[in-house]
Parts: sequence; C-alpha cells; structure tokens
Amino acid sequence: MELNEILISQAIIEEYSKELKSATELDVAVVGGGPSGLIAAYYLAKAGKKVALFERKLSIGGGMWGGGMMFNKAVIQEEAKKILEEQNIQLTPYKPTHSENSGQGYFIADCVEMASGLCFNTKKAGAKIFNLISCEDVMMRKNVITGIVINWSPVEMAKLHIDPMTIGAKVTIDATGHPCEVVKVVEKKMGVKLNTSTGAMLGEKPMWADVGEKLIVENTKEVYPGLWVTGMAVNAVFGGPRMGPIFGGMLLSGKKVAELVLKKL
Ligand code: 48H
Repeated sequence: MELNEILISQAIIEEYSKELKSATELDVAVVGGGPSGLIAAYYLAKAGKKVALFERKLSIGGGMWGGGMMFNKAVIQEEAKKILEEQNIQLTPYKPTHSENSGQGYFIADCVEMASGLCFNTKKAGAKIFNLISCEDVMMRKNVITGIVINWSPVEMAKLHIDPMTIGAKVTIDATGHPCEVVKVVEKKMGVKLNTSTGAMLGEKPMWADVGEKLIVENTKEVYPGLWVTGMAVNAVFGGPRMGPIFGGMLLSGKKVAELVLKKL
C-alpha cells in the first residue's frame, strides 16, 4: 500500500468536521474534562443522550493527572468506590503505617489509570470529546442558557481577534473546576440572580475535606435555567470549602448531575 499524504489530511479534516458539525446541536454540552465532567458525560452518553465535552487543554483529565502535589495517587472514599469499579479502575484499600486510624473506607487510585480510564470509557460510552477548545461565552434566549460559545484554545491563548462559533445545547454543564468559568460569564454578562442563597456566586472557602466533599454533592444542581454545575465549580459557586486530593466528591457530583439532567430532558 502506497501512503498518500493528501488523503491522510483529507480523512482528518472530513472526519473532524463531521463530528464538530454534529455537535452544534446537542442534548448536553459539558464544559471541562476533569473527573466531574467526564463522569457526567459518561452517564449521559450511556443513557443515550447526545453529549459532547469541550476541554481547553490538550489532555483530558483536569486535576486528576497531578494527584496531590504531583504525587500521582488520588484518594477515593467508600461512597464513591462503586463509580470507579464500574469504570474498571483499580482501587487499593489504604492501610496506614503511621497512624492509629485504621484507614478503613479510604482507597487509593493511580492517577494515570484513573484519568486515562475515565477518558477512554466516556468516549466509548458515546460522548464526543473535543480537546483544545475553550468555552468563552454562552448563548441565551429569554433568560435560559441555550448553548455555549467556543473557540480554539490557541486563539484564546494568543489573544487573536477571531470570532468564536456556537454550540446549541438543551442543557449546559459547567465542569470547569475552581474557576467555574461558565457560571462566571453568566453572572458577569447577564447580571442575573443565580440559584444560590444570595443570588450571587459565593466563592470557594479554605480547606475542610469532610464538609467540602459533602457540600459538593449536596449543591450539585441547576444554577440558572439551562445551566448546571458539577465538581469543584459547585463549591466555588455555592461557597463550599476545598478538599485537597480526594476525588470521590467529584465523581459523585458528576453522577448526580447526570441523573438530575436525565430527569429534566
Ligand atoms: C473548556 C475548560 C474551561 C473552559 C476550564 O479542575 P478539574 O479537574 O475539575 P473537577 O471539578 O472535575 O475536579 C476538580 C479536581 O481536579 C480538583 O481540582 C480538586 C479535587 N481540588 C481540590 C483542592 O482543594 O484544590 O477540570 C476542569 C477542566 C480542566 O481540564 C480545565 O482545563 C477545563 O475544565 N476548563 N475547558 N473551556 N472555559 N475552563
């Protein structure tokens, strides 16, 4: 077989364009490919919804790759164990060597296995995953978010004056982590009341793992008509504390948002 460079280029351009065009009309647009966004997209795609995930960076996985302070292991608590087992990710029970605490209920996942596994399984479940694309704005109709506005991340990084394009979605999920970028745009540009206690974004609070992990699941919800929030963005919007390198709350929040959105669609 003689390889033809032109055909190789045409194959890539045609296939990618087909996928991106199809993604302009979605059931669900997920912004951010960390643990919460991936798990949300996984369950939505598994339920047969047309879902695409947009990730700014080259690699999918968000904060999973770095574990805690670059020690690439993550802690998962008992409550979230089943989610990773369903993903076929190995979990090792933690047995402390220097503590009187038994360590019961703490499990350790390898970050590389978890990040690549969630990415692979979400894609295989039927979600479209677009890396190197940033969400910079939302589309609205009569006080409902009806989609997102995207551009290539390198365009954003180089601050080039190039207009973005629009993705229509019945539901948008902000899974952008600490900066909760989609909700921020809505608050700043639309000046509307969010579904929080004050109507404004409350901001992330200092470290308190136990409370942070519980609140992140509790407050996973629709924050404005058409816009849902999951993962670390939940605590940034609803004023919950951070929790450090424990990832169970992100997974549980991703699963919860998928379940809530499925009821709504
Ligand atoms: C496209 C975007 C945009 C945008 C951001 O940070 P993440 O891993 O998010 P979560 O919430 O799934 O997980 C949080 C976890 O990783 C973490 O940070 C923890 C547990 N912290 C605790 C602590 O105490 O610090 O992933 C978000 C992803 C990233 O990959 C971003 O690149 C991406 O979203 N992203 N993608 N358009 N506008 N903004």
